[in-house]
Amino acid sequence: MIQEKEYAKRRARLASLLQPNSIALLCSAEPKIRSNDTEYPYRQNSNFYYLTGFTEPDAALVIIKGKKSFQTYLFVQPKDPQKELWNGSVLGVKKAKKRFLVDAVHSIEHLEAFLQKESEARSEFYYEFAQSTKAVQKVQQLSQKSYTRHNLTKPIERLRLQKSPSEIALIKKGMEITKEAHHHAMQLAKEGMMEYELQAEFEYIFTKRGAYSDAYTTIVAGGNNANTLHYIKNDQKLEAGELILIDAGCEYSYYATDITRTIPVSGKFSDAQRELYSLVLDVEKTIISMIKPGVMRSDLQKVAERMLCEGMVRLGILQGSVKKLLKKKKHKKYFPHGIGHYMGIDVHDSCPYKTKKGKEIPLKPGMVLTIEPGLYLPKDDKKIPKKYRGTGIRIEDDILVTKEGCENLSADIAKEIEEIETLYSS
Ligand SMILES: [Mn+2]
Repeated sequence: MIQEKEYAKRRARLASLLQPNSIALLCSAEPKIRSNDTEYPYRQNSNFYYLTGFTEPDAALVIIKGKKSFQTYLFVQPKDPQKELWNGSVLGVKKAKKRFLVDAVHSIEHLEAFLQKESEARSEFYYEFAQSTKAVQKVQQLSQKSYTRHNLTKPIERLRLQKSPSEIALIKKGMEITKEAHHHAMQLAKEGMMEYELQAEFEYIFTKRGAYSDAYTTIVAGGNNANTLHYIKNDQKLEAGELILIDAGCEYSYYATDITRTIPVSGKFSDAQRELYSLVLDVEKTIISMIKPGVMRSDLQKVAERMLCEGMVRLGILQGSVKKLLKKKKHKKYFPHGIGHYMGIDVHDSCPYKTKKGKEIPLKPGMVLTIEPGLYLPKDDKKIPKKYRGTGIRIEDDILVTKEGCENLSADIAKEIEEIETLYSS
């Protein structure tokens, strides 16, 4: 649970980043049509959620900043029994006044007039350039005249970079659920099962435990399917002797988890699978051990690429000198992606990797990032020794950077070969 005080503190921090004499407008997400008149389940705009914790549509946050002081205003849907009969009850202005630590709460119907009036004495306008709500369009019309426009997304994303203890606590709660689902999957007999059946087991546990399965679409990729990086069809049969790559994490109270495990269909790794798996696991553990404040993500990338390249030469997947192979980026064919990404309210948390001046931002306490090396060896690649072809492996954990070093938030999810094989037989 995140306290109202913490949201108020975030708004104050944002206000401190704004130019004097400015208005900032942040709108809730608009509902999205799936088809004809049916909508996708509603999900709040991540930045709006970060600053308010409010999950209703048709809402807006406005910050007015003078020379130094600032006021915050929240606009919400008014109570309307007729509308609420169809769409469920809304908080309404009166209750919102009690709940939110803002200077005033108004009905959303008054937003445009409010912006019109408040803009008269201001010179700087902040809003999310990616939003196109009616209120934003209104601001765009105004700002064509004599306002300087700023993208509000940027300063909020900078705030979201380092997570607070209460945010970490939510990620940890989600991780408990994600762990249960991965361990459950390891205990199931899977030969002959369809990939979507295994996917359903994950979604069942996520939903049963009060989380959502749509932080991202679960990947259940048997055998060669694991070599398609964003494989989400999940419609093939799991065959004995194959590995299954499962990339699945729930979203709990708006916070994502993002975990990949690669497990054998029949409960035992073959010798060839063991060789590949041990290589990826060794890289993953080495990279995690390097994480502490001040380290650059690009250095983690370099070490992972070098270690995977060395391993591939050792196993006969690549031939030649490691130095030359790295220089020619030959290893990229089998490890084409990044070592990891930020995670938070979004699974790929859209926080900056570089400063405004384009310099890489080093790791800092409170950042959460995934570490996910992989090896992808397609079945039709004749250059790969036959025993390795058609195998895709990724191991992914979620890491919190701490003052002293790091904490692996998913350390309890089995990844050692013996642990996985033991879970199968339990
Ligand atoms: Mn990931």
